[in-house]
Amino acid sequence: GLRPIRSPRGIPVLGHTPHIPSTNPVAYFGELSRQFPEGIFSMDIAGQENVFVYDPDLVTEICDETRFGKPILPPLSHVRDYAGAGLFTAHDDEEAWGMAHRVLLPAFSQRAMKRYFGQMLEIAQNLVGKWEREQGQLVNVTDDYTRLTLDTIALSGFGHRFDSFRDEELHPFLTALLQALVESMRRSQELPMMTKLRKSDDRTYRENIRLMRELVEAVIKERRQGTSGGEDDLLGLMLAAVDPDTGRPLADDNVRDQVLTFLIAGHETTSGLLSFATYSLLRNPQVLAQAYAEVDRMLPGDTVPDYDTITKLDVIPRVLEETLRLWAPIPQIMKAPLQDTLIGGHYHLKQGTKTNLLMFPLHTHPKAWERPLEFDIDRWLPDNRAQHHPHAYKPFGNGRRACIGRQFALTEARLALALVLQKFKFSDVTDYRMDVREALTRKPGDFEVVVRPRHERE
Ligand code: MNH
Repeated sequence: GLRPIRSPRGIPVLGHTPHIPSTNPVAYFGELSRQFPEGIFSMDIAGQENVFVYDPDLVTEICDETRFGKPILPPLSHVRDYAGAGLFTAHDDEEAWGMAHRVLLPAFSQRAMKRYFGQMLEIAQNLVGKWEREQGQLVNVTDDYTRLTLDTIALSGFGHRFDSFRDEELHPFLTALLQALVESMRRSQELPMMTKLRKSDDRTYRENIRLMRELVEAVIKERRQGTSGGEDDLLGLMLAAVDPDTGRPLADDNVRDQVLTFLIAGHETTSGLLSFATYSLLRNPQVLAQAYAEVDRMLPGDTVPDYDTITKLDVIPRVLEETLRLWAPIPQIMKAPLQDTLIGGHYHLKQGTKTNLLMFPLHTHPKAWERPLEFDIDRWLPDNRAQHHPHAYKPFGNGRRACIGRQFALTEARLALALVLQKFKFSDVTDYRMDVREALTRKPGDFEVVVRPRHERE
């Protein structure tokens, strides 16, 4: 028979909204999940029912694309204020999604990664250069990985150089983006009436959006005037390609939205992944030793990595997979039933109900994972991987709306980690305690370590 979806205790009229912390709300949902071992609970947030799901078998049903779609509701509907109808924030049935998806998919295949490798390497070497200059000093690991990933997507995707490693301060684009992301999240946790009252925040929000769009328009103009990059990068493809289904090219304002989307989606998450991976290596010295042994074998001395070597790594990719299990940079994704439906045979969901998949509770669910909190890269050995529950690991989302940039992110992260481990040792002199900061994605806050070269230069 039917079973109610249980909820934490709320407040009449206001529901659960007042309980939700303004910082790290998803971590709070994760804590709540422990009170609901059935793997599902619901809350009333800003006047709307939100269901949270993390039982692997319930998630299996949510991932059935004949029954569930990706709705563009808060916070994504707010991100749409700047990412427009870019891939990430487009509606499932929006024509612009299908067109851009068909045009861009070939640029993200495993084979296509070889094309971006030269640019990825150049930027990774900039990171190494900075850390060599700053040896013996504390470096902010997350900020430097953010420089790396922003510069990498901008150069390999659009032929644009941010040159982030030259500056002390992070690029103004990043400040504008971070503030806009925080504001989008905030808007999704309050009643629209409250947003209207925050007039000066709204002004700042619109200024930040203007700054980001101006930068993107300058990047596109550079290309149109022929002063940047080649034809076979993402921007070249978007400006030239004709969608095979509609016979039309992407609209100009859609190209703008896609470039901004890729600048955002293409760097936030990968920088978080690299930061959490570095943290996990420092906390697990026996895994760090395996990773060092791998780079010393595959990239002895100062060998410059090439694409083929990066595809043959084994330990580093498993470090990244295990990091994505315990520290998924996107901590939740939203789906919604296309029709009224039952999941698990007895939980009723009305059409359109916000159904959030919580990554950490799923990725550590005892039904699917042994010793769930242990950082164990051997879970990802082929024989063990074959035993995994098929829907208990979703760091890149699900189905046709899953991450298009997965291979790009993994190639970039494998290369960066390999190069960093080839060159450096780390000392955790501040005895860092993980301090997660959530915006749309999550990253460690104020993560600083001392870097030193592993080999003295002759
Ligand atoms: Mn990525 C969608 C995670 C790197 C571009 N990405 C998603 C989704 C997840 C995700 C989860 C699904 C979101 C949702 O269902 O609402 N992405 C990641 C992670 C990394 C990552 C964990 C790095 C690690 N993503 C990248 C990179 C790029 C990129 C790098 C671009 C170069 N991602 C996208 C785009 C989408 C997306 C674009 C939207 C795809 C679509 O809906 O068509």
